[in-house]
Amino acid sequence: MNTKLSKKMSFALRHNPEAFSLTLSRSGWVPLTEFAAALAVTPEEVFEVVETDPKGRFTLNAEGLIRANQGHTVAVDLELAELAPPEVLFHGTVARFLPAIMEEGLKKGQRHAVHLSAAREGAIEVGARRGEPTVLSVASGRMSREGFTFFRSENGVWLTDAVPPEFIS
Ligand code: HQG
Repeated sequence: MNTKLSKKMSFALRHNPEAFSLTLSRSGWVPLTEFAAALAVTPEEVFEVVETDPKGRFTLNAEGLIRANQGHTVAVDLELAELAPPEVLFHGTVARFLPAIMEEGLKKGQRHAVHLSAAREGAIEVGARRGEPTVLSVASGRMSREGFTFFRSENGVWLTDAVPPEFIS
């Protein structure tokens, strides 16, 4: 997999399309041909990343449009359907954030949502990007029953607006 290109694609599709003179549709799509040209690569090179990216970060649809599946900081409406979560979801982080997290809960920060993993291993990988990983369990089933909404991205990342501390252990 061309990791360098995958990162550039994420940057363009999630955070800064203007840097490449791209305009995303309101649900985050851009034509593949236009996208490849803007990144100065071939559509085949982009297609290869879409197919081989280990986290399935991108979708190319039947109309030849590409978008990032999650992780945006730019305003997009992914039009995901609300979904009942499993009883427990996991969040990978690092120890230095724990005092704040246990005080104010998980916050989405710059992104559109708090990212949660269905598998503990996935959360370990997310936390490990920042140092020695710490995995938190989120009582997502209880949250859902209490009216919190959950979504799941095309590539299986669970998304919710915020997780108050009482649901975290
Ligand atoms: C932490 C990657 C202090 C949170 C990953 C995290 C994921 C708090 C950081 C995706 C806090 C935010 C998202 C609070 C949360 N006080 N710290 N109240 N609430 N935090 O990158 O979940 O490779 O925005 O624990 O694999 O780490 O880009 O979120 O450490 O799926 O495709 O604040 O990004 O995917 O960091 O990662 P991020 P994340 P990609």
